[in-house]
Amino acid sequence: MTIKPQMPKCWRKESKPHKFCPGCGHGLALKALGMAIDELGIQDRVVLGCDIGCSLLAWDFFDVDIVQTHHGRTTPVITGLKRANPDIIGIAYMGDGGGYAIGSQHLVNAATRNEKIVAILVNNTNYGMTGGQMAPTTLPNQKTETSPYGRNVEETGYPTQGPEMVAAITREGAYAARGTVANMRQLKQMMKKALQNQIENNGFSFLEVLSTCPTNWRTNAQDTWKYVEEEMTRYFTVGEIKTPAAKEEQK
Ligand SMILES: Cc1ncc(C[n+]2csc(CCOP(=O)(O)OP(=O)(O)O)c2C)c(N)n1
Ligand code: SF4
Repeated sequence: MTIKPQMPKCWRKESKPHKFCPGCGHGLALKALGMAIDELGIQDRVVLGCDIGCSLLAWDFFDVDIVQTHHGRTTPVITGLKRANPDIIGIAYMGDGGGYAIGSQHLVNAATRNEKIVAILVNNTNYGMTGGQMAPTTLPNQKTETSPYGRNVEETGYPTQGPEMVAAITREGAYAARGTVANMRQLKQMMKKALQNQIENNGFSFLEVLSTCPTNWRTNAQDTWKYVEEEMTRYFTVGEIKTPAAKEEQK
């Protein structure tokens, strides 16, 4: 008996197999997103924004409306589309370089304003597309193209704690969580909760996804999973950090 891997219904079949490197976590993050969109029945309402970086390979992934933005500008583009048409479900999909470096001001401001969009940020601890430079999420002592002796935290600081920051600066009604491609069931649930939060018009939803980049990490399959499950989780706690259940009357 042949077991056929199941694709989410909202995926565009013609664009598969996808173009990410073998072992890349982007495909898993987008699978969890696809399953969440299917289960919520919102395919016709979704507008997906893709950043520059390997995340741009999501541009032909789904049978939904998609917009490709400049590097770091996906959050304000989706914010604008959502404000112009509140009926859409706006999703901004980006890497850690796009979200925490060049686009960090947009993340901070969208979170502060509690924009009714979902931002999904894939954390693979480096700038994947451009060849593996140091990112805000690079781990202490991690070697990258631009930190060949390992990240020196005295000079460059510690890895950005994105969902924790978003939780601290958002009002009630926001959702902030960190999932991992190593736990797809939990990741899909987090995607659903983030999207549901927008459906209910509660507030900003932010989901960081711990992900893999074996090409730039130069790791085999076993070491890739070890890195995401053991090394990354030493600095990045997986779980929900803020949920809309905490929503109260605006003060
Ligand atoms: C304004 C601008 N600056 C720099 C670049 C070059 N650039 C393209 S992709 C990228 C980094 C992408 O890294 P990340 O956002 O972490 O995404 P990943 O590729 O790891 O998914 C950079 C710096 C660009 N395209 N535009
Ligand atoms: S370079 Fe890294 S992030 Fe980009 S597709 Fe390859 S494995 Fe994925």
